[in-house]
Amino acid sequence: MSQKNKTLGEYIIENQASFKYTSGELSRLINSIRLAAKVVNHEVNKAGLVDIIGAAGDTNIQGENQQKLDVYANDKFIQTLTNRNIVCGIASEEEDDFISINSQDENNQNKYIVLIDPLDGSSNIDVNVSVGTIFSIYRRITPIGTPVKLKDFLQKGSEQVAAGYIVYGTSTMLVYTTGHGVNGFTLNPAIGTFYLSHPDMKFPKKGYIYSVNEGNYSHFPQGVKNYIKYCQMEEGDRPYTSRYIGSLVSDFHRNMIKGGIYMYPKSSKNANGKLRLLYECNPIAFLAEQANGKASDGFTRILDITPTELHQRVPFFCGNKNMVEKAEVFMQKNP
Ligand code: AHM
Ligand code: MG
Repeated sequence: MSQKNKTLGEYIIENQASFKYTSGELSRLINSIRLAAKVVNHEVNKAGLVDIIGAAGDTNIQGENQQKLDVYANDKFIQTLTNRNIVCGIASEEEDDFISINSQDENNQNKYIVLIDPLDGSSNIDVNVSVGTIFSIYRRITPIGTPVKLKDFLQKGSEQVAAGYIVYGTSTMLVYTTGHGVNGFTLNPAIGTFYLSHPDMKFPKKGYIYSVNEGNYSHFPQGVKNYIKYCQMEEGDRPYTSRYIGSLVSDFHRNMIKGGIYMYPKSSKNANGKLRLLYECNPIAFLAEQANGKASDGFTRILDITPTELHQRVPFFCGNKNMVEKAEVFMQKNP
């Protein structure tokens, strides 16, 4: 069968043997994410048609306004993973604390935990701009059949077993890695099936795009200011092109395909930037490395950072290896 006609379901079954621990549990877990993605996709696509957009009135732990679709996506992913009894714990950007799923039951032999940003970039929904879901999967480190603990969730990104995202864009794609490269699947909405459309995704050798919220320029460290000026300088293959959607999944997706760097640096307003290590940076960093790219906080590899809290934020530089390394040189000179 040609690679391109392969469905996500077929791909998961065929590649099960290449997983580090092949009990079929991880395959079932990715299948559950695929199902929840389709449900959320259906709702996101309806956003312009029905009166569902707008703040739900709740605020999440970071004090940000939640919108209805954030709540919906959060519920759907948690429900699907819980109902299918496929994981022992979930942490979500939209929940204050992690959720334990029958993990104290000695009959629950599930060993995986999932961390999820159910709907990233949700402020873009009411203007019909792409949003995404980001997920990250680890094996628990505490014994099976005992309650999951915070330390199961505070593992370094390098311990991830799988990670990926769904981008709800002009077409909906599910892109993921289990540590054997990155593969992208496009949803055929007519029949509700994801097809392998982007096998073995890699950053192009060189990137020419930089993505950063330049509105924060005056608050950035001098190193970032200098790097932005470097990107804009007329010299060699520069100036680079500036592209910023303000939706991490979409900005990363474009940069991985076309070549570029995404930055959310620290600033005088936000000492650690904005993005969350566990729900956003680690999974995207895992994908970036698997696609020959690089992700760093300006000094340290993202996947080597030891998390200290669930909702921790870190500065984020991610994209073509040479571009991230150049940004690091600037950061190190003028932190
Ligand atoms: P969210 O998790 O509250 O949606 O915030 C994360 C989003 C990213 O998708 C995006 O890259 C960034 O926030 C944009 O932030 P800003 O508007 O400050 O540029
Ligand atoms: Mg987010």
